[in-house]
Amino acid sequence: MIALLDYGAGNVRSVINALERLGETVQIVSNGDDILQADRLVFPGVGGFGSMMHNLREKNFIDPLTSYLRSGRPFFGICLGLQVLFDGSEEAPGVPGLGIIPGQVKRFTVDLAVPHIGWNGIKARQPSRIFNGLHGDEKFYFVHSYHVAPETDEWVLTATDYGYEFVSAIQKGNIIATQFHPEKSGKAGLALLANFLDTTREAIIPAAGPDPTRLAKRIIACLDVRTNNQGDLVVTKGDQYDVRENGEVRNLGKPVQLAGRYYEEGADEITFLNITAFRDFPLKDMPMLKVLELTSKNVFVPLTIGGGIRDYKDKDGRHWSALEVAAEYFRSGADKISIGSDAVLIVEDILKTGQAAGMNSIAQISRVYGNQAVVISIDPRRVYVKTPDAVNHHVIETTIPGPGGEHYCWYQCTIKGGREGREVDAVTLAKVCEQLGAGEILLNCIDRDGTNAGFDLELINAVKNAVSIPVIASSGAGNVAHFQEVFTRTEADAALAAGIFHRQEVSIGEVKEYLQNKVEIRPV
Ligand code: 1PR
Repeated sequence: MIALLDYGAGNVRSVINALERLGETVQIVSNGDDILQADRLVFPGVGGFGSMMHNLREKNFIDPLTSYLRSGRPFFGICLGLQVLFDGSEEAPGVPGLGIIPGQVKRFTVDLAVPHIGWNGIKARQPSRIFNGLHGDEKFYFVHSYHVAPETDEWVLTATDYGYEFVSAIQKGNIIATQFHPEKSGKAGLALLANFLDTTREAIIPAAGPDPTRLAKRIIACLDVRTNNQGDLVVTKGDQYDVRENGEVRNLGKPVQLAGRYYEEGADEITFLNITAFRDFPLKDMPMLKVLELTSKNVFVPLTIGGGIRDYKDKDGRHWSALEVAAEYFRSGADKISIGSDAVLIVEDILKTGQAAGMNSIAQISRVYGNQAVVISIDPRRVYVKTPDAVNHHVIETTIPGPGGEHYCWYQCTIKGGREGREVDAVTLAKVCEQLGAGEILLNCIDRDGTNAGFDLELINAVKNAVSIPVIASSGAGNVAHFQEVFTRTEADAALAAGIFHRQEVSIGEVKEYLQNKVEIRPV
């Protein structure tokens, strides 16, 4: 039995799944006594520093947690579960932390995308049992905008580089805490957690890994999911968003099985898009929640779910906020949600009125679950124009001339799965969404989707240059060289593909093998 501290602010499902996979029975603590009586305690902090401390105080957890930490019993903190041990954080000035380790939590001051999202390495600074079986060159999944800065090096367990070196794990007696997420770090992460659970394992220093460590470019498998004519939930794939062939929805496999296969092949993340959610109320769409639940039991890399995240009125007149819809997905095992159509409508409104109307879904969800949990999925298509000032949109000069020989185009955002074009361009959309609190952009391209013609590099460069949050390049991957191209000719942080993986033309392992020594990747 292992105790898990959950103050009810977010997704702890993946940590529970990882611990259960390692044979543990997890008890979620519901009061201070549960903390005081625990033999081993795991704390996956979620949300922001200020709201975490507020929640811990409200639940009267601060004193029992501090006594537990002083008792010398095993403790594993993850992400904010590391930051809580410090004196305070720049994220919430004036709010004290637990003060177990002297020092502050600071925001990244780097000329790189923040949050720091993705797979990065660790450099061991002292022996620990958690290193057993590691080779030293493994990468772990990070997602954070703040990092700890201890006053002394005494308890630094690992360091990682992102613009500069920061402390990525600490160890003080039986207290171990990591900034990265072992529960989302594939087999290496599970091995590290298993080492923590077995307190009899010897403390070792792993072989030295790369120095400096490098953030990997991510390879993401995307599963577009919908119900077919027979009523089964299937993975499908469109050609420029048209998923039907001879009147039938293309059926490329079962969502849970395919996701499991991509995890085994080395996918760095998996994205599910419920592509018909704009028609129906998604919380009635229980199969999708079930797909997430089942997938997250066996897949230990980040899971994103998109489709239908917006406000609803159900048939009984009950209002559901986008936040409530997202909460259901997080509870079922999602780590991030992706917003498509609703983001376009929100930005349109802001551009029209000059101000954000009330609390929109992007701001709401990112405030509760953190910016990193909100991805904006953009579905743009090219619109050619004769001159750069022909329209009031972000126009680019293109090397791919239009049907009338035009050398300029803009990227029109669409909603409802590409069915409806709107008067917003992709660059503006990305910029406004970043300001509203989005943590990442999933940049599709209808012109390239399913064509195998390669990514639209001009689109990716235009958007990437306009925002500082990570951008996932999507649509058009047709061979392994396209991945090298997108990572060397743009600053994309990740590349997503669907068709070539589903049709087994190329495996994720083959993509990674090809990229080895050309582009920084997480080895399979
Ligand atoms: O608008 O918030 O309900 O979200 C709906 C989501 O569903 C959006 O993210 C939208 O991109 C997606 N979607 C809607 N209709 C379709 C469709 O195909 N008919 N799929 C659709 C979008 C595009 C990519 C695809 C890449 C890579 N799929 O995600 O996976 O283009 O494909 P490729 O490698 O085969 O070229 P909302």
